[in-house]
Amino acid sequence: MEKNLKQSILYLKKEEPPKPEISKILFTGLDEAGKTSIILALQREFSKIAILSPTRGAQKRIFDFLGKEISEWDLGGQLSYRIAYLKNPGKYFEGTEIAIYVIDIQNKPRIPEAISYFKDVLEQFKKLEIKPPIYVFLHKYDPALRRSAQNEMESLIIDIKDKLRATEYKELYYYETSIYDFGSIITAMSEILLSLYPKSELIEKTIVEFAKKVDSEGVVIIDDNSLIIGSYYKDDETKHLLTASTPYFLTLNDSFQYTGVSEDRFESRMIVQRFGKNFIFKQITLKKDSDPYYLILLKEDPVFHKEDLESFANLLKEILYK
Ligand SMILES: Nc1nc2c(ncn2[C@@H]2O[C@H](COP(=O)(O)OP(=O)(O)OP(=O)(O)O)[C@@H](O)[C@H]2O)c(=O)[nH]1
Ligand SMILES: [Mg+2]
Repeated sequence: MEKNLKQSILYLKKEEPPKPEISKILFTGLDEAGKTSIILALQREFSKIAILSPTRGAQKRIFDFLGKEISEWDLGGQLSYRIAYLKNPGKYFEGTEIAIYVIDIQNKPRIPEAISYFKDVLEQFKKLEIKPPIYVFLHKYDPALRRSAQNEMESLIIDIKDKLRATEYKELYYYETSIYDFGSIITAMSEILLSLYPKSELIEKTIVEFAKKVDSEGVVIIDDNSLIIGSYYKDDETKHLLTASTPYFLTLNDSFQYTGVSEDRFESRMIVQRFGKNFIFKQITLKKDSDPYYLILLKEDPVFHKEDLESFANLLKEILYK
């Protein structure tokens, strides 16, 4: 009896799954740059953005991306906090795997300060002997601004890039973002997070094959945090149509929760005509009790075989959970 127990404990120990490794993503930049707004937009908490107050200190959240745990740190950017972070780099910057540095490009007078704090952050990474990729978000590049002041903004951006390049930090990347262009945020965050994920190529391949099989112009698969886990677009226009439509479908789905009680994960779908095209939206539950994924498909004629979707979902399940 005792021996049996011992054996089963040993067995249990052996079977214990390895602790999933957590990846730390750091959002930093000056106060009012828009860090918390970006994070809330991804959670589709749009109503909270309107009444946002400054973040006090470091706000942490853990979420799951493709089965990997992501620890997201939102470092409130008010001066007193910034001073505290720089005094204690081990507590705030240690272990950063990816850094997102947000700059408000509408606030021209504060750009020198934003660049100076960027250098302070680099300094901390250097002290800690880490070299995480830094994604600079040239943020608040709103669609209206793009229309009215494109030339001025473009030269401002060139100037910022020049100054950051002068730091000679190797892994520096840029995204132009705005919470009024939701697609710009999900595209940036999805690309950044997918870089952490070794299976992303396989997912992409599976999606391309599915798109071709059902004769679709474009397919996106999104997770519950509005992040694109894979996509296929026939061309740039299709890409724009699909990414721009994503918030519309997710918000619609949030308010209806229309498949929440459905037994059949392949039956219910929503077909919507937008911009003269047929969009098919579907919630896909790959595993019981885990967060759903969403499929948005652009297709001239809005029908496809249930079996095609079924085998596609099974392939995704294989990739994601095996
Ligand atoms: N025009 C415009 N305003 C934005 C955008 N993103 C955020 N904002 C506004 O910018 C202000 C500051 O946003 P926050 O998200 O609180 O900024 P933060 O970087 O988290 O600030 P701290 O928490 O103090 O570090 C808010 O009034 C937002 O509504 C954007 O893309 N365009
Ligand atoms: Mg904040």
